[in-house]
Amino acid sequence: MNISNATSIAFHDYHPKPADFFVEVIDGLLHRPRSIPPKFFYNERGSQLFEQITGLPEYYLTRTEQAILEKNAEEIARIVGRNCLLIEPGSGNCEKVRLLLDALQPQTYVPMDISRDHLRKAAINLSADYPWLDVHASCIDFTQPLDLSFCPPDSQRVAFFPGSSIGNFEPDSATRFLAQVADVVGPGGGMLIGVDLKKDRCILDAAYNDTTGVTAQFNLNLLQRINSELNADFDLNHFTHHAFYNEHKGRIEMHLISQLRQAVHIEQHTIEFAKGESIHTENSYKYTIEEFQALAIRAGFVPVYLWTDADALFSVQYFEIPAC
Ligand code: AVI
Repeated sequence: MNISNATSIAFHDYHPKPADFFVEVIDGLLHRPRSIPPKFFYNERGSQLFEQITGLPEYYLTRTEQAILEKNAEEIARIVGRNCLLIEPGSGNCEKVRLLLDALQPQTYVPMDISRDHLRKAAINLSADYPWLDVHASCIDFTQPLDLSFCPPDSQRVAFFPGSSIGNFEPDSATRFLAQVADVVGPGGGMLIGVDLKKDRCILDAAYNDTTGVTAQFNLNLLQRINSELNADFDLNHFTHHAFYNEHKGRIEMHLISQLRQAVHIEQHTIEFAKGESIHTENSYKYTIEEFQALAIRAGFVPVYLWTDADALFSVQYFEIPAC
């Protein structure tokens, strides 16, 4: 454990194993249907592009969730309870939690992220703005079992998982992940989670096909990243962004479509693409409130309360594990 100078921050490094970019990319591209895991979107350029996406007029998710949290912070605090130990898996820049801290007054905040430097910076900035808050930054892969042995055993544990990041999990993995969260928060613990809702497909299609083409750049940046980090020769002019709502599966699918018959080289591998062939890069599941509650119940949670916006675009849902 590495404790920084400021008394209110501790840094716990679990040395998460970095993903093997080469192995996972080759594996995904050699299997049909071809795919690349969406976790690889987020290099420096990809994170900047995602930040831009969150401000796009068509991408209603971020601003709607933010408005729900802002408007209901006091009620959320009343229902969740003050003085909790607040855990945020995949905390990124720790921005969203700021909307809750004044109302919720948690005793301890545990941001968790795989990106060590990013986590350290975000935790230091947060701690500077909230000197009363005890911050335990944990560098960990949040899809691995979470270890909170450094935390006081008797405080109520609440997980915060905003942004509809749960939508990027396949439903079975989402259930497994929430079951892990349930284990970590334990009996009497809670989970406050942002979940994007099913809606008119025009709104969904537009959110992932913005007119300025930022989402297309975000998608194509994957190929640019493979070129620069894995010495590949994707021609970005020969692939196009394709995103659509798959009604049957209840998800937005993002693909990169080969515009012609072509061969791409990655180290010693040659990958032949037919004209029109796709690389599947992301799924973003949308749920009805009932569907998501059923998923959380399968993971061991009980629905307690939820908040939505006036147009029912997005939801913030609170669940608990019954106390023994
Ligand atoms: C991070 N995640 C919740 C975003 C989403 O909406 O599924 C990622 C994204 N992909 C394209 N635009 C945004």
